[in-house]
Amino acid sequence: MQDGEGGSDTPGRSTSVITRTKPKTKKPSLYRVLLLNDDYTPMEFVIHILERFFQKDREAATRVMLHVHNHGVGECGVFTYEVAETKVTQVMDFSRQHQHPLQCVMEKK
Ligand code: TYC
Repeated sequence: MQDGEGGSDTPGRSTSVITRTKPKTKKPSLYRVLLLNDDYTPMEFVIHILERFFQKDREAATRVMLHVHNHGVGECGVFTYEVAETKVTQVMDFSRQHQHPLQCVMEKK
């Protein structure tokens, strides 16, 4: 038997198995979560947001807040799509509850 299929009593079409050469896993796309500056949200509130939702210590939170204050926009973290979306929603909801106009957005890396 040359084609590796069947016995001497199985003539006809040959089949073959395609083996996977690439691993099946794909890296998920990553998204930056950004804070935008405004003239009204208190600096202390922004620091609290960064500590509460982005696990920053006080020093890192202050650094990010000042970067946003001075440059208009700054990165809070990089996450997969659903995590980034959740962070944006949490920040926007929390800011609205406290009547601050803080804006939080996500963008694909
Ligand atoms: N610019 C604000 C102020 O002077 C502080 C601020 C920082 C607001 C970062 C938003 O994402 C922000 N009170």
